[in-house]
Amino acid sequence: MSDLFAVQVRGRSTALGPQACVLHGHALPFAEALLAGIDTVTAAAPLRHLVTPGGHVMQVAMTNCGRFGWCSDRRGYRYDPVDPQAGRPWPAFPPVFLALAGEAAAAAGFSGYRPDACLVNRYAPGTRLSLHQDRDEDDRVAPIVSVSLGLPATFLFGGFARGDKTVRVPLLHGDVVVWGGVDRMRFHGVLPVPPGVHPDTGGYRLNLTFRKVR
Ligand code: MD6
Ligand code: FE
Repeated sequence: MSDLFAVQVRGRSTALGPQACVLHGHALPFAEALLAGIDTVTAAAPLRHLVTPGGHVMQVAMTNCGRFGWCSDRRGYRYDPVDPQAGRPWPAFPPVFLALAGEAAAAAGFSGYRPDACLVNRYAPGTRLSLHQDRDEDDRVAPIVSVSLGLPATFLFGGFARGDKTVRVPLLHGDVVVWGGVDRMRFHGVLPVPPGVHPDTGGYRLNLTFRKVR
């Protein structure tokens, strides 16, 4: 991605609600460092396909870093300070993760954001994430900061009931979606990722989702 493009796209934002927005290209200046950070995290805590409480294997490959990691298994969803696969704490946040999350949250109106969990998601083409609320966190007000890298995707942003109308939000490499406050409990999801090749991530979409759990 050329620096010229980064300068042109960064700074524009689209409101999705009173306290929800897309910060277009906000992560572009951090992208290389974020991808290096993802490599560090996945070397210590490999991406894996979690099983849902209902026994389905999730299409999205996931891992975590930070004080807590989001886990799913036959017993349910939870945040765990220990990677159950490795039997040790999740890797620490790469410093650039905290820098970007704090800066993006501030740009969206949430100053002093201190996330304690970051879910790393990898989408192969065809992978989708069905509509859901992020409701396993104790803090239901602090924002979710969601960073898109690599292949483009369409994000669905809905209301407070599953059946509410959704808007389709195209997400490109470097885009950041922030939702908190009154918009924190909105349903959201990702349509199947179209096939493609991205110069920085190959055949994948990567997503970082920051939360404040406790
Ligand atoms: C995204 N991800 O990949 C948004 N939520 O753009 C999520 O909303 C999400 O990947 C809960 C658990 C896993 C996720
Ligand atoms: Fe979510």
